[in-house]
Amino acid sequence: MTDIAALEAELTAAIGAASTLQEIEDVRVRALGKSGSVTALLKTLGKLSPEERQEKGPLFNGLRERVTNLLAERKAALEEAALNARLASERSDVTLMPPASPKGSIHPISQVMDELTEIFADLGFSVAEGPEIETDWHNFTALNIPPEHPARAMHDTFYFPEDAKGERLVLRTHTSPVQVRTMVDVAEALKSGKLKADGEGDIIRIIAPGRVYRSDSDATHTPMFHQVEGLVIGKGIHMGHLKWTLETFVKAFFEVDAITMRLRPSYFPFTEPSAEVDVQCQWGNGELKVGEGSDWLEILGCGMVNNRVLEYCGLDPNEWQGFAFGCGIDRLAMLKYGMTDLRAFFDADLRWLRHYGFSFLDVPTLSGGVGA
Ligand code: 2NM
Repeated sequence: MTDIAALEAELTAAIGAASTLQEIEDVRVRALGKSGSVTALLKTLGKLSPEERQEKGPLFNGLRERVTNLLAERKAALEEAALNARLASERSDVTLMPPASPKGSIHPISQVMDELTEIFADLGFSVAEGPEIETDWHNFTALNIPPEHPARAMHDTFYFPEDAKGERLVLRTHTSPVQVRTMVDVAEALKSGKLKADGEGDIIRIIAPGRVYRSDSDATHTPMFHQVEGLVIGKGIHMGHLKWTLETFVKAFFEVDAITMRLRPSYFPFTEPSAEVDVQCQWGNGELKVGEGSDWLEILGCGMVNNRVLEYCGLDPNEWQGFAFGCGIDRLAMLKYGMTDLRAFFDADLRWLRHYGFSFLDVPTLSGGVGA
């Protein structure tokens, strides 16, 4: 009996005196470990007579329970004291600058595409898309460039191998096949009665921005580049509509109120008449100023959609007329933002992207859109 009381007194004192977690652990091992003093007492129970066990069992187990509780209490107290000491001595400095998180930027081509989309959206154009792998018919034939036509030489085309029927797919050389697909769809909808065209409004008013491919590579040509083309089809559409649309676009894009534009006669198989569009400009120490000066800058090709193209797509040229235009997005980006080498667009050079890239908050950069 005295044994147990003495042991409990000794262990209680040791637990009370422990001032570190390690000391608590030492006491625990000494008392409750494999060869601990309390463990040793409990082991003796097996050898006792049933009467003795009835008497000693609760005493020994009670001792183990109290020692276990004391250890846990002391341990919790020491841990709390340690935490309080840390909280008292350590401070977080909320005025410290956090490490800068790396930020991506909008590629200039994406930026310019967003700007173009915004400008033409203000004029009622929607964005049309189509496949980059095209049929020969959509990319050439329907655009009045039939097989063996010399105009095919205007495009250095990437051809796929011929299929069993002798037909070959192409990487689209312009986004015009998107307009072809749109005209075919609209012609079918008119025929089936799904689309009614009784009013004066246009039946098509789209832009088609996207990647195009030509087998050409030097300082001013990359085998993949970007184009935006536009198409308006309606009743009584004429070159006046075309000229106003392009003038409005150029003013908004270059953010100038007054520009002088020049339509120079040209040739495209898919338009008749066709024209190239120049804007008045001035180059001064590497910087381009649009709307003043004595130079001309060629920025667009355009024309009235060739009757043969309308017919290929199923539209009656006696009923429907339209204009179309096209230009290179990469070139527009270089002109507007002062880049000199086209190839830098595709180098994925992070320093270049940080310098020329745009914050997503800048999209779009246009001050007020069209007609603001
Ligand atoms: C250009 C220049 C002139 C054009 C024509 C068509 C279509 F499909 F309506 F016939 N789409 N794009 C066109 C006309 C493109 O790019 C320099």
